[in-house]
Amino acid sequence: MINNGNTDFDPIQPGKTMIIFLLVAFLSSILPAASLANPDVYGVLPADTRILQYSLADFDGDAREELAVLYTTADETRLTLFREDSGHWSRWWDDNGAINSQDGNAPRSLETVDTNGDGRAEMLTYYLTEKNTAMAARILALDDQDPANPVFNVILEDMTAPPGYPLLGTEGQAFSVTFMRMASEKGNGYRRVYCWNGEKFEKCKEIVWEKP
Ligand SMILES: [Ca+2]
Ligand SMILES: [Ca+2]
Repeated sequence: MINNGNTDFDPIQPGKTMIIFLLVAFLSSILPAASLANPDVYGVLPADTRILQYSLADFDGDAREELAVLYTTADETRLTLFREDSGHWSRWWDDNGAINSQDGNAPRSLETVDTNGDGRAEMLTYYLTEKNTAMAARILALDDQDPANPVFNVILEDMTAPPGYPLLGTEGQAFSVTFMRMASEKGNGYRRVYCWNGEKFEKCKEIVWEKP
């Protein structure tokens, strides 16, 4: 409202303040995603792309973040990695339709974390499996020895039941990933720990939980 010099200037009422606050909070919550969804990304993905998830992380250890995009197109779920090139996102790697689990399930979600402490992020893709009673997690590490043709190699895969995320942490001095399966009438359960030995994740502890 314009203050025309009179003393009847209308201060913003508390109700209006709350509405403005909620509006700003709402815009703040959606703007980061909107700024990622720029023409560089949509311009190279299929026209019917529906974005499931974005994640920013430094996969090659050059201190600049790359952008991983998990999306659906037609009946497929796909994963594409972009890297920054002269102020634009440029497609760097694509799963080429090979991101599904061995039993053909599409990934439900994506996480990007440095699981082994080497300063380079890995991709973690998650899959519901065993008729949705378990969740498989796959850890993929970038091999960019040929920077023009990067590949992601599976460095660990296991599952947690009921569906849950693996625990990322340390076991002694080693970076570790822990999977758990609850015991049931069908069989024993476990707490299974994989440790990074400098080259690969290998099973370093398994505690069996006897079935009831
Ligand atoms: Ca990088
Ligand atoms: Ca790493």
